[in-house]
Amino acid sequence: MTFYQSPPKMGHPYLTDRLLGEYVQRHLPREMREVVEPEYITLGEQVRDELFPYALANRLEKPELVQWDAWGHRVDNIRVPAAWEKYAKIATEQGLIWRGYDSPYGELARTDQFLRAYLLDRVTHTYNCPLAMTDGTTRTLLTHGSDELKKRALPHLLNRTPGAAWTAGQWMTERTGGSDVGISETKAVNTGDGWKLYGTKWFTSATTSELALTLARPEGNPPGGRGLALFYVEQRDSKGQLQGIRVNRLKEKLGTWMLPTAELTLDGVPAVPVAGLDNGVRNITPLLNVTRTWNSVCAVASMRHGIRLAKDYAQHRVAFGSPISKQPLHMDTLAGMQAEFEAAFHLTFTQVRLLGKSDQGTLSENDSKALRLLFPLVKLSTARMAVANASESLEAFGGAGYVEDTGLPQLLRDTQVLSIWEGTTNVLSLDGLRAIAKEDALSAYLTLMKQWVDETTEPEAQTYAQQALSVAKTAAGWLQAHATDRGSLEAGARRFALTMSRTMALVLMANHASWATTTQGTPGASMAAMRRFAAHGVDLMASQGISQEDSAILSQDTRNS
Ligand code: MFK
Repeated sequence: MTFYQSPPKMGHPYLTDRLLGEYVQRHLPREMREVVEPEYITLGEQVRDELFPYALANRLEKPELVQWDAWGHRVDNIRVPAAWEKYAKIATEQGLIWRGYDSPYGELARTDQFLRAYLLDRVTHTYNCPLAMTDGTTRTLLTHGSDELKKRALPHLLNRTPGAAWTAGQWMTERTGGSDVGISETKAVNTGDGWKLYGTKWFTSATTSELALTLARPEGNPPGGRGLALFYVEQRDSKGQLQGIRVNRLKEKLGTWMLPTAELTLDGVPAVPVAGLDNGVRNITPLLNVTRTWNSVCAVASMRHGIRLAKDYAQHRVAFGSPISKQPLHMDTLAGMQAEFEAAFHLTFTQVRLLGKSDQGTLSENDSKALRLLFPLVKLSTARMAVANASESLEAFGGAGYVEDTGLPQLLRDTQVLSIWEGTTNVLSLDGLRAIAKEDALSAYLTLMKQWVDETTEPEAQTYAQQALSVAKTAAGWLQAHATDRGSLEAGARRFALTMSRTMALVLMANHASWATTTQGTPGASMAAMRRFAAHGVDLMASQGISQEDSAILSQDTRNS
């Protein structure tokens, strides 16, 4: 008989995710669960039965830039695949934006919103990118916008009618790069009849959005981020024509193919200042903190998706006489992936709960400071975990994982962006140092961690939590000891950031395992994941100091011929 491998099955993304089920049971009150759980189950059926095969069939589709019409007019229209329009409708139906703001669930509105985004992420071709930026724009306008701007934009951004809601873009990156935004070159000119912007935006994602927030330097302002101002731009005029914007080309990217990412020339686009005429970088940070949260949610969704498919495949894939799901080394690999996923999930959805409180104004002063540090740490650590997990997930399929029409390579190429956009690992590690220096975020972070350690009552879990806290305190001691040694601080910033996030993750896993022992959760699985994650290592500080030899390592390549 001829042998064929069976493709991996999606499974129900809500009903076959133990940790997700426990999280909902633990953190959502019963009355809320009774409403939202049936909705998650229906959404999960749609994901499994309709969207998973649909996304596989559409995985090669890309947007197209049409620069000229038949009569020679420059039009710069971006045509998106039908699937992209479908995802926009589903996003509004599910309330992936409005549920974050207009919800009966108060502090848990964000949790409800992001659980739905988590379920949909891997079957909607990065549609979460425009959603992230729309969400960040909404939060920024609420924080800084005038009544007039809010009245103009928010009803569109929070629209509940499928097909009618607007999306927003964030145009920060210029040819000067996406990290050092302060050197941006776009100019803002006050024409007497409103502001107009002139410059190039080099990496604008979801360029089909109706509006965007962007940075430009009003004439006469000083250099640096403080000399930039935050502007609100609507891309098209009342006749639907682009106003003062040229789309130069769409980017050819490693992944996120369906997402239109463009290079733009701004040639007199009308713009409205959002919050005065300076401090643009500071004023856009509410947006960054929201999009970084989306990034973390997408990272855990990617991890779960890869593990789900790999686990299913392992049950059918027979090699050397048995399904590989029964073979010790493969089980070891999958269990290690699951432990890392659980750590990433706890970090992300804990941050989401804190964000929900912050939005409602009920977050304590301590926890607000801790959240400022969690934003970069959770984003950078979950993104790196997701990239490693995506690579391992493909390997779990052998050669099939490298073959395009299995759909698996898309997971790797789409996930790779998560550690790049919205702040690279290194930029966010340095942002963590800034939050600590400026906002006393480290002691707040440790206080929050200690609170969760104290709530962890099961003896073994408590031991793990205490050990994690002790490692975090030692790392904090290193930081304080090097407070005036900028070179060492910066060189060690990534190891420090990863140590702080991994120790936090271990505390949260221990706390959850402890909860699971006293409820209907599955303590065996949670405890095992905690032990496994701890065994992978949470302390990267041992290698601090090695950077003294960096220049020696890096400088000895050239030989005389
Ligand atoms: C699926 C979801 C993903 C969504 C995808 C979207 C795709 C979009 C494609 C892209 O465009 S990716 C590029 C995105 N770019 C970034 O994320 C920027 C990365 N760089 C940084 O984050 C830098 O740290 C930063 C630009 C902020 C540094 O710029 P500056 O000019 O050196 O700013 P500075 O002086 O450090 O900070 C200015 C002020 O903001 C300071 O406050 P003060 O004015 O009071 O001194 C900072 O404390 C404050 N600040 C900075 N970051 C903050 C913050 N406040 C709160 N939260 C933060 N995160």
